Amino acid sequence: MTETKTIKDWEALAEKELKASPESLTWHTPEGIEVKPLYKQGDLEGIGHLDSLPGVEPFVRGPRATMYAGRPWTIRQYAGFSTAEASNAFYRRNLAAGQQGVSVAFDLATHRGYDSDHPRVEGDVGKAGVAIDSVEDMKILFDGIPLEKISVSMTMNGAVIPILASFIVAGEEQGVSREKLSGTIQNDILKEFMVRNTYIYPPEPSMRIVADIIEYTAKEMPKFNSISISGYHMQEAGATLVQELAFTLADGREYVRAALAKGLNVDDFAGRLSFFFAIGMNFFMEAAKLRAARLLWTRIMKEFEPKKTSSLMLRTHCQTSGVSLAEQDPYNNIIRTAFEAMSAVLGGTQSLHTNSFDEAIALPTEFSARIARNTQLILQHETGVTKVVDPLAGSYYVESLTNELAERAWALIEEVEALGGMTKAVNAGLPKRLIEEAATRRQAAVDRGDEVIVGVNKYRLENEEPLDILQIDNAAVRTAQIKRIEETKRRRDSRKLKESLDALAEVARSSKGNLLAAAVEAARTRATVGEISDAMRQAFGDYTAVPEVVTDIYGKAYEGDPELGVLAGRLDEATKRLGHKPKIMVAKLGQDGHDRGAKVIASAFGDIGFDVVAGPLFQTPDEAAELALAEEVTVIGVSSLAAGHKTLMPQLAEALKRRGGEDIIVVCGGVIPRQDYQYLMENGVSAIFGPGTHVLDAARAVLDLIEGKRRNV
Ligand code: MLC
Ligand code: 5AD
Repeated sequence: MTETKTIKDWEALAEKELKASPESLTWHTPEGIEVKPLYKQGDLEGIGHLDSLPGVEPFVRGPRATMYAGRPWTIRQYAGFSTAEASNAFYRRNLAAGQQGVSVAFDLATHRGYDSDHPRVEGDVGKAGVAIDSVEDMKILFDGIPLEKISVSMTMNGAVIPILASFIVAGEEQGVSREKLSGTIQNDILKEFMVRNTYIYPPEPSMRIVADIIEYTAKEMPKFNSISISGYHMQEAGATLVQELAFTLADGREYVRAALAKGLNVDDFAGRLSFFFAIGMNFFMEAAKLRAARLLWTRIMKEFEPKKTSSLMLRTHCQTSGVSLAEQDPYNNIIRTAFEAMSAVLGGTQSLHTNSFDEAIALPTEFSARIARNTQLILQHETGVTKVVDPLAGSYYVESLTNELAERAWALIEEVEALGGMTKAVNAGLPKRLIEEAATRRQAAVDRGDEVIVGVNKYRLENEEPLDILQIDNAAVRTAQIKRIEETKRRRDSRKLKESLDALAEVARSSKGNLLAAAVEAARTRATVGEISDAMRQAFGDYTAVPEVVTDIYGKAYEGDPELGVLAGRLDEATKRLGHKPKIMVAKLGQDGHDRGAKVIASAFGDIGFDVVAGPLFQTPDEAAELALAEEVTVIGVSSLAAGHKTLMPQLAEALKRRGGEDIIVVCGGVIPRQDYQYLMENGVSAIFGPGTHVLDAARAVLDLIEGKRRNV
């Protein structure tokens, strides 16, 4: 007869093996969750959702009854680069090779409502995505892609009105009327103010835009998802999973309220709200996060008393985590992405993008995109994971995590509610601050080696082979785009154009009518993305964020550490020699709004003892030079994540020289391919810090430059 062992017996066994208490094995996650080494039946006590079924509220086990057994998730790879022609050819090849849905990445000029000929966007055209200036480009983008069959996701938030309008007109001219168009528009502005930064207008009119799109699609486009409420970018910016979960769902609640305030019936739009989450490396926790998200969304939606079941159901896209990938030993990224994809699938995603292994260096090539896509094809066809619905259900660990994540996220959602909802919380800066603190804490954990990243802070290669990467000639793309803008402008009827733009401006000013409906008319007359954006700018104005930097997070993690002491000593010396503290301006140039790196550096350098100026987003090189001289900085550190560096860094050096500021040391960090290092060094840059740089190493290098020990690092 086997003897039943109790937990006490296990503890005794564990203690014997460990020669320490098993409690010492408890893992404290960044979410504040204590992950125990062992979960058991008793941990399931009191969890309410355990006997629920898929396709039935609260949908913990999935929005569909049969899930992937009935239909697998959509393989939807996000892509876009250079011109509409090049991106169209890329989509077509990928669809032929097994991709199932299209997902458009626009360049940052388009995101921010500027045409390619605008002087502020010289470094950005065609770089981080495809340049779209009007319906003419949109038609080329979808040429030969049957829009009545293939669903199209468009990641657009700032310039969402002109882009969706141009898409609708392109569909029409392809012979597909708007009620037949299927797909998703991101249209999630709140997270732009928090983390992604491709906003144009202030929060209030921006929320009106979101609601107008929900209204228009509810009435005119029954197959189109009106919004993709996104936590992805929060995690990319450093948020914990609890923060990602809570702020995303709180955003969703805010959008529902905005739509209801327009007089819509909840059941007329709620079924077309969709979500978007990041899937990072914490394998079981990420799967649990999706399960918890569905649970909480049902709870939130119940408040609005919908009649339709579909109004309670959270459907989501997922993307594997970009920030979890490394420049060093990049083939490791294939492995990371595969695990993350598996986690998304075990969590029950409806649609998935898997990142390419060259993520930390450049946009995907044909080759790296193939491997990324095949990761999903192999999951769907070879692993058997699609055969069973929600295979993690009943796992002591995963169910406990699902429950704990839900409880913690709910507490944070309540905190947001207490502030009056998400728009108010965003205005008060709460989510942004919490996320930036988490990001800085994480950087310190990686720098200290508490968190291991293979090939970066452990098992680093002696020699790294440079990868073959996709290079984009933005000057050539810009020239081609400008030519097409000119042709388009030549051919249009200027009277009709003016009438439609005036009508749109009036809808914006008067708060009467629907912005998207008016913009569709303007797009038909071939008004450009920039012109439609400007018509609304007249009424709404531009939004400018004031950069704020969190303090005492990085320094605290290093408290009492001798490394920090040595650096502080060197800073004192430099201060004596210069007659003031070394002052660094952390700058962002062009339309690149990815500011996690810049914020972490500004925060950590401040804690180390530098005087820090956080430059505003979206500066031109001239504006940055001007500010640097006015602030009398010693160093400018430019953070570049959107590939504008080859255009913008030499322009910055020139702008400094013209103003007599050539003594200011210029360094640069971010997503910069090795292939570009020499070019930058020859054009005024003294040091380049790639992804994975230890912040204290960067600080040492900057001090070397200030002390004149080295000219280049
Ligand atoms: C699904 N269906 C089923 C089924 N499963 N029918 C029967 N049995 C089953 N088991 C049906 C659905 O009801 C639906 O039809 C159709 O099949 C498609 O399924 P879906 O689950 O709705 O998938 P999909 O169309 O792919 O939509 C997924 C989505 C959507 C709802 C999450 O919003 C989406 O595609 N989002 C993608 C967002 C995206 O790619 N974003 C990129 C961001 S990149 P019907 O008729 O009910 O619709 C980014 C980075 C950056 O942001 O910063 O730049
Ligand atoms: N093509 C493909 N993937 C892209 N990403 C961003 N822009 C593109 C693009 N043009 C992916 C990267 C990034 C995330 C936000 O989306 O993985 O980290």
